[in-house]
Amino acid sequence: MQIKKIRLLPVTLPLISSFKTSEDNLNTREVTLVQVSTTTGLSGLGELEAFAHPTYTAETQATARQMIQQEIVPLLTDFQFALPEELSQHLAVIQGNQMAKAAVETAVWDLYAQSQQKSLAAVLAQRLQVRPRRQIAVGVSIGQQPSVDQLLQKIQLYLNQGYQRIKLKITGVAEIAMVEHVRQQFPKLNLMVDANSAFTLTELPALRRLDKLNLAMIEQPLATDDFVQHAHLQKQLTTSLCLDENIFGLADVATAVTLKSARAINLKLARVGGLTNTLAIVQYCQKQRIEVWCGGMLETGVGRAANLALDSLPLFTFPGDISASDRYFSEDVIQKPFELAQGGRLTVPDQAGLGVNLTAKYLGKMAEQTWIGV
Ligand code: OSB
Ligand code: MG
Repeated sequence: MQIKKIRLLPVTLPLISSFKTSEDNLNTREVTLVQVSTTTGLSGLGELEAFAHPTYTAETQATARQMIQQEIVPLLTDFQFALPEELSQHLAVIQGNQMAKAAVETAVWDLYAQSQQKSLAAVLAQRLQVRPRRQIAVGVSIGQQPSVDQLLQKIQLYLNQGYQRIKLKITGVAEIAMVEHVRQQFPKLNLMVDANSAFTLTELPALRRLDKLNLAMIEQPLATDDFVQHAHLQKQLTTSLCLDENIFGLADVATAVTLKSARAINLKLARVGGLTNTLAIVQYCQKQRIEVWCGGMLETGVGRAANLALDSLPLFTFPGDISASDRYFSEDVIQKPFELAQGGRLTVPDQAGLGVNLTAKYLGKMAEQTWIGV
């Protein structure tokens, strides 16, 4: 096949409740929906997951859209390929810019799975020679709350809905007492924290307090580009560390494993440049017996469908950061928003490709965008 044209639809969705981390405070989620069309007449969807500002990773919506238009599109001229993996390899000549590459690559996985008349979940499972699961238990990542009471209420609400694991965002030492309080109130909860790089090693005493709370893991306590200090920290704590912001590809995971910087990886297909790289990381983690689980980036239904396909691989046993659509948005871009089923489970789409369709409103908006010819 050959990619013939691409169009980009920037979308801003209001968040039901603001999402505050040590890096950002989001009231809306801006993404870009990417539609890729091939010479065979197939078309696929991807989602550009960069944030509006370079607080979580260096890419932004604006830089990544420009990267697609000015660097990725020209690379696709006359590029013939049969498998999405070949496209991934082809795009690897572009340094970094993982989310821009992932958006286009995901759309190609979508249309490739459609061409096989299989769900994306089935295609990914086939790559690893396993069977995809149809329903998967998921968790919630809760942004920083104005008070401990509001936090406790939120946790109770999500537990009542059935969510299987809670992640608390912490923005520094001040919130450790709050985590202690939560643990007291919910002694058996599958609980973890994500510091989004808010700590330094000088705050070891505070991190030792977290270590006493029987947390499933501590995500990204230290600086985004640091593996050595994470290794020092991991040596001094019983709780597993998990890396998120450090990981842009397989080499970073290998660095973390070799230096013993962490015992778990939060895997986000957008952050590592797409599903091909994701599968390589999954296989590596399996071989190294390091925990790998599916993270999230407040995706709309399109990105969420890709995450669910990935998370359907049986190796993902830890409940991911993939909540139901109504935990984020009152109006999603897809026709059938993802709903939580019994036991805090989401159902993996089983239609061909990503298995989601844009609503009439977003189909209309997409149709108004001009195609960029390849
Ligand atoms: O650090 O995992 C993170 C959202 C945006 C940016 C970074 C992170 C997150 C989350 C949200 O934790 C997870 C979700 O999508 O529900
Ligand atoms: Mg994180």
